[in-house]
Formats: sequence, C-alpha cells, structure tokens
Amino acid sequence: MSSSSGRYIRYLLFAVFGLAIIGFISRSSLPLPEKYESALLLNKGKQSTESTESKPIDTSHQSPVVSRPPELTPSGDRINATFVTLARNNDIWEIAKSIRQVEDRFNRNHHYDWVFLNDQPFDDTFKKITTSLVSGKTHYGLIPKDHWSYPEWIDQNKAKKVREDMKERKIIYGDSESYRHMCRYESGFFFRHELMLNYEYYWRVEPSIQLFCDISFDPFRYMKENNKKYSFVLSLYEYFETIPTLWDSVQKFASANPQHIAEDNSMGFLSDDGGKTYNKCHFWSNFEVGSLEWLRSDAYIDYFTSLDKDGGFFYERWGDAPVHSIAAGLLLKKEEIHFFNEIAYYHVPFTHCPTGEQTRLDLKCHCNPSDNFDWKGYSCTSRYFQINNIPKPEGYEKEE
Ligand SMILES: Nc1nc2c(ncn2[C@@H]2O[C@H](COP(=O)(O)OP(=O)(O)OP(=O)(O)O)[C@@H](O)[C@H]2O)c(=O)[nH]1
Ligand SMILES: [Mg+2]
Repeated sequence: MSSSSGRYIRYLLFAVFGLAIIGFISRSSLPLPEKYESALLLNKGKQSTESTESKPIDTSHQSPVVSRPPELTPSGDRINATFVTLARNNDIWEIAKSIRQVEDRFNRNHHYDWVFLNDQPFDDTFKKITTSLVSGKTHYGLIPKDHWSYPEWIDQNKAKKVREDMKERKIIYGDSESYRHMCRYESGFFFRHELMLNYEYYWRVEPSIQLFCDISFDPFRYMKENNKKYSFVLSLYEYFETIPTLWDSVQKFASANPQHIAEDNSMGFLSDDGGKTYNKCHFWSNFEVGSLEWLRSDAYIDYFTSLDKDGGFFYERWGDAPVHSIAAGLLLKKEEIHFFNEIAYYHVPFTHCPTGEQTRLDLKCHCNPSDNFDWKGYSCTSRYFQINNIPKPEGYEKEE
C-alpha cells in the first residue's frame, strides 16, 4: 500500500468517525421534545387560525357608559339615599376627581345613586364622564328658574350696590351674583328638587375634594340607625362681614316660632352668651351627610322662608354653611348631630385627618395627621365635644 493511499484511508476513517460523533451530539444534546414540538405546532395553529379567522370588531354599538362592574352589595342593603352635587358644566374635571375618590374609598362597594343639579342644562361631556365614574345610577336635574333668581321682594339695585361695596372691601365672593344664588339654593332648595324627593338621606360632594381613608362602614346607614339628622367633619368660624345681621334674623325667627326650637339643642355650639350673640361657629357644609326629611320639615322650611324674607342672601352674603349649621344647632336635639372622625376629608384649604393612629392605620389613610384642623385654634370642633360631653378621640393632644 502506497503512503498516499494509506493517507487517503486515514482521512476517510476520520471523516466517518467525525460525522458519527456530530450525528450523536446533535441528537443527544439538542433534543426537541415531542411536547415542545406539539406546543409550537399548536401555537402556530392558533396564530394562523386567529389571523385567518379574525374579523374587524364592530365597536359602533359599544359605549363606555353601559359597562358596569358587577353589583357587590345587593340593592336591598342600601339605605334610601343619594350623593348630590351642584355643579356647572365646566366643573367636570374637578368633580370627576371627587367622584373617583368617593367611589374608590366607599361607593364601589355600595353603588349609591348620584344626583347632579345645575342652573344650566348639563352637557353631554358632563353626563358621559360622570356616568362612567359613578357605580350607582346617575340623575341630572335642571334647577327651576324660581329657585335660582331674585324673589320679588328683593331690591336688585340695593343688592348690586352691596356687591360693588364688597368688591371694594375685597370680601371673598363678595361681588359675585351667582355665588349668592348658589348659597341660597343650597340653603333652601336642593332638597326639594324633584329628583331629590324620593330619597331620605343625602351626602353632598363638591368638586376638588379629597378622601384620605377607606370608609369601611355605610355613613347613610349609620345616620338612619342612630337617628342622626346632620353630620360634619370640619367646623370653623365664619367671616363676619358676610353675615352681619344673620343672627338678628335667626332671633326674630326663634321668637316667632318657639315651637320649632328643640329643647336640648346645641345653642352652646353657636353662642357663648346663651344666645345673645353668635360666635360664628359653623359646620363646613361642603361636606354633609344629612336627613332630607329634616330639611323638608315644617321647622326647617319655616326657618329658611323667614331668613329668605329678610334678604341677607342678597343684601349681605349669607353662606349655606352658617344657615344650615344654625338650623341644626337650634332645630335639632344635640344628639341628632354627628361628627364623623373616620371620614378623612379635604376641601381647600382645610383637612380633617382622623385622630388616632390605629384608626388611620386600619382605614389605610394617607393624610398627614399634623394637617388635621380639628384641634387647632380656628376650629369649633372642640366646642362640639364639650357641649355633648363626649371625650375627644385618643391622641388629640398631639395634634393641637
Ligand atoms: N350650577 C352651578 N353650580 C355652582 C355655581 N357656583 C357654584 N356652584 C357649585 O356650588 C358648590 C359650591 O361652590 P364653590 O365654588 O365650591 O364654593 P366654595 O366651596 O365656597 O368655594 P371654593 O373654595 O372655591 O370651593 C360647588 O359644588 C360648585 O360646583 C353656579 O353658578 N352654578
Ligand atoms: Mg367648594
């Protein structure tokens, strides 16, 4: 055998051996399991099925307004109650924020209705956005003209001069005509709007508010089961320039209608001298949970009608907060007014952050306790605790 043919045979042997090793390695170290292979095939099949069988989806019949989360609380568990908001169309994005907070912290578990009231018709955007956010039914009401205009006994020239004067004195909202109609409406009419007539309790919500804690109970139910008629979370002193003759008007009503004044009332919250003068304390009415039946009672209607005749909504700038508060203070028994420590709330510029660390932890609160206004000097909430002989919540000293 020549050396060249020997070399040729060696190359051949190497090649055969090499191919055998490669074949072995490729089969043993890179197996393609049947499972994997069939999974791939399956996916391939799905993809191809989808891509060949899928058709464009017709969304023309769909509306975000109709999709609702499933009911969590059977409607039988609800009290006959509603949220209520007075708003303008251009309040939409600020009220949207408020609704989102109320829903996330409370109403997503209950689905209470929400009534929106306006002196102008609500536009489609307002209705579409609010309906999509509220988990209960929404209702939109136009305010009747005679609930949002000058009563015939008001001298409109005199009212105009007052506005000009208040503008010069830089009294907040002092020059605003619409703000006065708003305060008069909230004082005497919202609870008689036809959309409100079927409900027993209301919870007022304004644009741009915040709720900082879970609301783990049903405040409407609490009010009903404990015979409460009015509730608050923040209280403070009113700006005197807006109500110089309000107390005179109240006194006139009280002496003409002694039958409407509750015996065990909260005069001590409103006056430091047994009723001679008003100390300007009031519950902040941008948050209220209350009884509509109380507001529709003869006592409250007579009270409002008497005040309205005196003209201070237009000749001064009476706010619905002192008007509601004085009514609650005099027409209700002390124990019918409730303070909700657990409901953490903000409306510019004040915060109610629940007193008591354990409460804040239990309710997943995100407010800073040092922002809590309750025990600060300009709040009237301490008086409420004093006149009712209720011990202040544990931990209040740290927040004074
Ligand atoms: N439809 C309607 N709603 C109004 C009008 N003015 C105020 N409102 C609503 O009435 C409520 C009270 O008005 P606000 O402007 O919040 O008054 P306020 O709380 O004293 O003042 P702010 O500190 O500005 O919030 C809010 O729910 C407003 O959306 C108005 O002219 N028309
Ligand atoms: Mg407001």
